[in-house]
Amino acid sequence: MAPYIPRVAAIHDLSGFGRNSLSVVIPILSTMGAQAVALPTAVLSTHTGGFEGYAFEDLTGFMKKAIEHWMKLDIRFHCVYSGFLGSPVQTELVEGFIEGLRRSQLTDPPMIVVDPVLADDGRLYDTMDAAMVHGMRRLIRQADVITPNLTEASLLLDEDYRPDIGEEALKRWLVRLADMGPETVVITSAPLSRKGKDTSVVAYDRRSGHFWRVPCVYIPANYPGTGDVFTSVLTGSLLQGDSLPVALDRGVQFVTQAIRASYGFDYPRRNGVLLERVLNSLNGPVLLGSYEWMDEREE
Ligand code: PXL
Repeated sequence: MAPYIPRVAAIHDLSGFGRNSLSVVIPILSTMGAQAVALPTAVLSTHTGGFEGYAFEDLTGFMKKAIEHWMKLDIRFHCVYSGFLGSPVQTELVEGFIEGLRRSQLTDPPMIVVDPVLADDGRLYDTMDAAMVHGMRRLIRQADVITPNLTEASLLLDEDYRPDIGEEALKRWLVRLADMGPETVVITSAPLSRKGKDTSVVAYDRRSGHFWRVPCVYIPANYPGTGDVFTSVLTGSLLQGDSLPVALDRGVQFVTQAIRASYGFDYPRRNGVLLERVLNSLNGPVLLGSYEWMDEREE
């Protein structure tokens, strides 16, 4: 009997220094019992958030050859999880890969998670432009789950960035993003209107019609890579068979714990959260208590 280990095609860059993309995706998925099969989209000396003069090599040509090789070997995947892509051509390559897997895995299609990495705090990342936004809009049509932050959600919808967006408008954004293709839409870094600077993760599941929210305690520091940490835990949790609100809850709790473990130390925030200190907690008992529903329900 073959062992049941969920296999994930992890399509992200490898930024050497700084804790983000493949440097966090692989350890988190492995710790949560999934096999991360890496498809690097680019290699960088550091991530682009706060470092000058980083080295960047685009791996579009390599990706093409690696995908062809995997298809020839008929490697099966339970999940495709994509994040930072290095060029618009790569969004098409990932679309083609997903279509190929859907054809070859007709009876057991993979879960497609797309984190449309483009921007944060109202600003595009260094290497991103309008063509990448356009490419991501196409790619999310293929996804089951997407996890934009609020800035990325506004770009995908071609709306102005609204850091003070209210709950009703946020729900409309979630539904409009789901109308673009994905069944599950998760928006991170959304404001939590009832409390000053606290934020929240909000989600919508088109099949059930339910909206969910997990409040996040505000900690006055911004660590790059926490979006990748969140979506990796969410993906690992869904692959373990958790429900959407439980997966959201686990993602938020883990990121909060990682930030709390880091915040008391005095080091440059751009180095990222101290993942090494908290990774093992992903194997501990799941203690829930933060998720809420954002809709009126009678059951
Ligand atoms: O965490 C998103 C991300 C991924 N990859 C690279 C980045 C960033 C955000 O800055 O620079 C290279």
